[in-house]
Amino acid sequence: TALVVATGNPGKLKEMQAFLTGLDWELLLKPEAIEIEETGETFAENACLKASQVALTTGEWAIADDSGLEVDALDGAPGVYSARYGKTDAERIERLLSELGNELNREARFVCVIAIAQPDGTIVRQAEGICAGSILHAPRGSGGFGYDPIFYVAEQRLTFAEMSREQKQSLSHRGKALQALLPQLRSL
Ligand code: ITT
Repeated sequence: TALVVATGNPGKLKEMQAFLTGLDWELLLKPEAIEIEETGETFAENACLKASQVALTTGEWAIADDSGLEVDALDGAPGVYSARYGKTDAERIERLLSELGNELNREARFVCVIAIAQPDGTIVRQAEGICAGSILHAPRGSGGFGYDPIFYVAEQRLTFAEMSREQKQSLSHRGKALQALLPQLRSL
């Protein structure tokens, strides 16, 4: 059976593909034509919106990810607006660092909700994954994407951008959400 990976974000796509490869799905990429407005106020709403809409438009099963970075000292910002915080990854990182300034409380978490929709658009399963960390004062590492170079995980003493893809996947918000969906992804 075919499964459309409903994301336009190349970084997410790589991580989702790495996880889904080897399962019994023929992975399809999201056709360019589908542009979805993320009108939801929560990660769950937006993940379901994207999965539903892509399933309906393509007539295939679809899997979508809505994710973002919540910073405690910024009252949870950028949160669901993480992608809209700047035009490029560099701009988003710069804005976040300047808004945080010399704030001592640098606690943050990545949140990811992944939703799966069947061809008629009905959501059949969703799962959330969370990864706690803190925001560095300057970027470190060159792997990953998005806010990875400033997101530091104390247990590993590494930023997401300093980890291998396997290492990031094993503890990231996205890895945890995907892992929670594994039984369903195997048996659908
Ligand atoms: P799609 O909606 O097409 O999937 P998007 O980039 O617009 O792509 P989101 O609305 O879910 O997706 O925005 C999530 C943003 O949060 C993303 O653009 C990154 O800036 C950030 N983000 C999410 N997961 C991340 C990760 O693992 N590492 C770094 N940044 C991440």
